[in-house]
Amino acid sequence: MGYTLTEKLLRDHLVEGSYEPGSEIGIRIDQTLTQDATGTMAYLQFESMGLSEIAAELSVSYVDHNTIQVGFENADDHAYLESIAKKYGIYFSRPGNGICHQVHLERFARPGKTLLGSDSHTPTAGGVGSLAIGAGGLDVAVAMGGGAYYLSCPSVINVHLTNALNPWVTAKDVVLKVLQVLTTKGNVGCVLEYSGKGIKKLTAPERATITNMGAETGVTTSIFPSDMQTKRFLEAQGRGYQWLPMEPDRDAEYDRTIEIDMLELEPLASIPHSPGNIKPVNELDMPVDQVMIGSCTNSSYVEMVTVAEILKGKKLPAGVSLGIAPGSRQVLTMMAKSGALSDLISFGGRILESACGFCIGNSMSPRTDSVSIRTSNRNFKGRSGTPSANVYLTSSVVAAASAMMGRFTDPRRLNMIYPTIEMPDHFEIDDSMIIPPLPLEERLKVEISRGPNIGEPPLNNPLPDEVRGIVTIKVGDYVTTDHIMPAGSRLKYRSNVPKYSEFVFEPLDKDFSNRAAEFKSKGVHNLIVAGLSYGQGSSREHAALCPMYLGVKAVIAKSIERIHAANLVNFGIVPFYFVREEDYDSLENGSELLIPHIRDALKSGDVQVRGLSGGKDILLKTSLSQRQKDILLAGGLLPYTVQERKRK
Ligand code: MIC
Ligand code: SF4
Repeated sequence: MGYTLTEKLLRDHLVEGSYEPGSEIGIRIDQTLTQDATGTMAYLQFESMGLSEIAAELSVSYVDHNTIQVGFENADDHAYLESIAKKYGIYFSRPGNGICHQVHLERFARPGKTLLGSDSHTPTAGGVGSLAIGAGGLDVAVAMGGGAYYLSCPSVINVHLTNALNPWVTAKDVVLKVLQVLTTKGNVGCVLEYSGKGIKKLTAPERATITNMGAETGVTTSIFPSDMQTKRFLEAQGRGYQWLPMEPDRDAEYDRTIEIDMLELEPLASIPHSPGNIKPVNELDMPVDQVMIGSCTNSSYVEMVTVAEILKGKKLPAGVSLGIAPGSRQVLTMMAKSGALSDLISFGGRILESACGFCIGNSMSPRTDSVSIRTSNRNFKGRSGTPSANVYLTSSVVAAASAMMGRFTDPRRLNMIYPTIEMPDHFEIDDSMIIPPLPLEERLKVEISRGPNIGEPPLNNPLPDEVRGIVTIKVGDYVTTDHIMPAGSRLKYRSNVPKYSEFVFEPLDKDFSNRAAEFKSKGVHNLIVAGLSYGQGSSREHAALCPMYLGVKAVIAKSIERIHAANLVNFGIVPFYFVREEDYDSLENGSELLIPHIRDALKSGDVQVRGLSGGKDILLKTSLSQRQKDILLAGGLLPYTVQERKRK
């Protein structure tokens, strides 16, 4: 039996374990990326592990998330990140240069390489055949230092695309279709591998839209083969020499195949409040208050110029606001030179920085009870900064048509010829906003800049012998990391864990943090009880780190999403699962639980432990590798890594 592309790349990079789906494997990481909101903590952890050199082939530190907030905090973080990059030989993409995933695709992503990024949309680089995985910052810090990245060896799903897209139907609709089929849960431990004649017509930026938003299904990553489209893109970026052909073997066998006939697709939308709630656009008919075009999903040059062509010569209707955030400085410069920018300004578009901005809810929050159409990838309740807003996710052409008409509009009804814009043969290349690594002798002289916003990463104690605790919060299904650790206006506290911890679970329960801190001060352990698919969405390790700081010792859930489960282990919080789902119903806020001999249970491999709640037994299980058990016993990955380094 031949190999899938995923298997080929994983086998090429395997350093521990053997290729058996479901088992834990360790792989070598060639490239790493961080962004500022997760990066500051990742580099603080890198420093506290005592690592002195970057061992990955290439590491890039981007500043794109926290760029506009009031106060000194963002600027302190940027200065710290710039100095760390200089000290350790890391490329530094300055604020204003663009969103990490778009810039990485343009300037660094390479077929055949593994990429680990401290952001869940790192799979964007899968659009050019890179095996690109999102992870918590601590895992990325370890990989930067040359350590392996551990993951569950995936099963591979083939998404077979046939025919070609009709006018007004785009790559975004392909991935929304995939989300309709797979939904946002139950796909942990899978990789989506794209194939079929249909992919030949998709350019690398279109493929990147698809691999980007694949993250919303919960898969480990998504990947396209490296072919003539990949070559064309890399050549247009002046990197043709980095191209190599890569495809699965002809007789590769997949665990499952999803067939999508692109000719049958129509414009789709994710309706409130989950990317997996899909509806055809022509079934949506309502006035629109706000339209936001951009984010790492839909902000490439062709997307932006197509929007400008649609809106050229027209005016923004009253009552609607249009924001446009080009994905990178390259895109913005080319829009300026081509005249697309002035068409958008003349239409009434508000031109925003090339950064995450509105997508992460740190600006442009819509009005109360509004309808906001966005081209980004997540519409979790409240993520826009306005809890009562209804956010719909669509392609850029649906967004443009709706901005023009002031209501939800299927662009096929516009009576307009589809403006076909070709990907350019040469992109504008100017890397002057990326500071390359310094020569070694200059690095030694660099002083790290530590403003008052730069704290120490808190350390956990080894796992206690017994957990005697209280259910400090019980939550339902599909709780996202945006619910656990809100971003938006709170984002600027990312480097200050005691302060950021005041906002844990803020959207669900404003008092959680006070209660947890009080229990902790009395020596009572805090426990979180959750339903299905706990920890969806972002890779933010603060959703584990801050609960750990507040004394949370275990999460007991029906199921937990991949990156979040790994982050819990990394910070010494035990992820437990209910053996009998009905036990979830018997637990309440305030239920008392005793989990005895937890260390022995983990050590002996007999990981079934009992909790006692009001005299009733609760049966729990874990799903951990030996390495993860050792990490938990040590109190998390940071103490474990320091311990391992001393041992060697
Ligand atoms: C997101 O889109 O939710 C983020 C903000 O990019 C996060 C990272 C973070 O929380 O800093 C992600 O996707 O991992
Ligand atoms: Fe930034 Fe939004 Fe992309 Fe996250 S999803 S990296 S916040 S643009």
